[in-house]
Amino acid sequence: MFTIERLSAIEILDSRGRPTVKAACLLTSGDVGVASVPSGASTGTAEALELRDGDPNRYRGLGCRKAVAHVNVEINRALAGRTFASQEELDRSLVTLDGTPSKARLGANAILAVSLAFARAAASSRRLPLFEHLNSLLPEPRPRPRLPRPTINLFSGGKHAGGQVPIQDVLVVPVSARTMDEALAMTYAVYQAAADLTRERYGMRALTADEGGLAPPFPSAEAMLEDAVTAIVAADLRPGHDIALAVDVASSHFHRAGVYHLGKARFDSRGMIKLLLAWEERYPILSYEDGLAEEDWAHWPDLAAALGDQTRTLGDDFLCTNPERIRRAVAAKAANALLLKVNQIGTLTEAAEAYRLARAAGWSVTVSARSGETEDDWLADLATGWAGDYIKIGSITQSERLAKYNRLLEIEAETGLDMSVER
Ligand code: 2PG
Ligand code: MG
Repeated sequence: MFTIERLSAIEILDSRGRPTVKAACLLTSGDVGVASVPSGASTGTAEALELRDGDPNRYRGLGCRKAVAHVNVEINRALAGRTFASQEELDRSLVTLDGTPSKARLGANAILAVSLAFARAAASSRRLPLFEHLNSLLPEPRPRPRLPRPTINLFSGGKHAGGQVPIQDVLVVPVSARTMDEALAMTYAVYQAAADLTRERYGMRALTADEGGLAPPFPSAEAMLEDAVTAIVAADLRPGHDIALAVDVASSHFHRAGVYHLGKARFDSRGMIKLLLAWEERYPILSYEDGLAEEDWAHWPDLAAALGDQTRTLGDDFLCTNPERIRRAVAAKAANALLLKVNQIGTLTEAAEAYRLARAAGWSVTVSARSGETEDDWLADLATGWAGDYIKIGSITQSERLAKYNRLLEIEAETGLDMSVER
């Protein structure tokens, strides 16, 4: 039983310098939980609504004072003094209090900050590491906590890099690594080789995009993939054997009126599937995220069938961590992997339901950060406690990313947990 004494929040800045919400939950036991929420840029249209102030004279309308006030006043008034037996009870109260399907009234940023802060306070009162407490929020049968295999942003394009190339991320996946420690050391070698390549091939410093990925002016998406393979080889690692690639195509963001605009080329959905298959033949790609646009429901099943069981057909904007969309995708055999972003849905309990549905369908799960992040590291505990197959944090630069990698290293050092072997 957890009795809330006080809920409060402040506005802080995220890794892009944009406001976001940091909440604190004080329990009558004296335990405190504090948590900050991230924010996306290449967002899915079905995401829960982040409440922004809309005042053009302050942070170009992106202020979060309204969301912060909702925590300090309305949510605190409604929940302080109440006792909750579980996270689920707390989250249900938040959803009911908001009363809208997309959390538009109080704001998903306000609601998630409270949901996470409560989880931290509860973990503290149970004297459990956060990952173990988060594990206990999952319905039976629960997975054993396990370190997720990192998928690490090497090259960026799309909305995170000013659109110099349409596809959003090429990530490296250290498939032969047995530990987190080994995975990150291998990734460092590839990242440095890619930074050298950027200097030599594009004549520029290793300038980075929103998530720390390198972002030279690739002449094409193929060049981006080719350069990634070159960097792996230059780091003395074997493409596909030691390091595979994951691609966030993020195709909703270059899809207009039924047409995919990939640079100067134009594709319909079938053409897009053919292109992804051709890349898969040429490059060691194990996962395609948002290979088709979020509303291209008619063709996602064809994409999943064409890629088969060996490749992850991963839904981000497509699924939005939304149980309804996941149910529909499972029924249509439209994907075989979930990208899980808690702030797309707004509470831990609803994210746990998304997770349960994906697992029940035999899907793989990647727990993901957002492009706008904070120095908070709860994501590492979530991915471990929920035994995510993969975690997607961004690159191995920038402290908002490293807070999570470093927490994974800490969990590994303290517990010796195994890393996921899904590949
Ligand atoms: C994505 C994420 C993280 P954003 O598309 O997968 O890379 O981006 O947070 O901007 O939605
Ligand atoms: Mg994505």
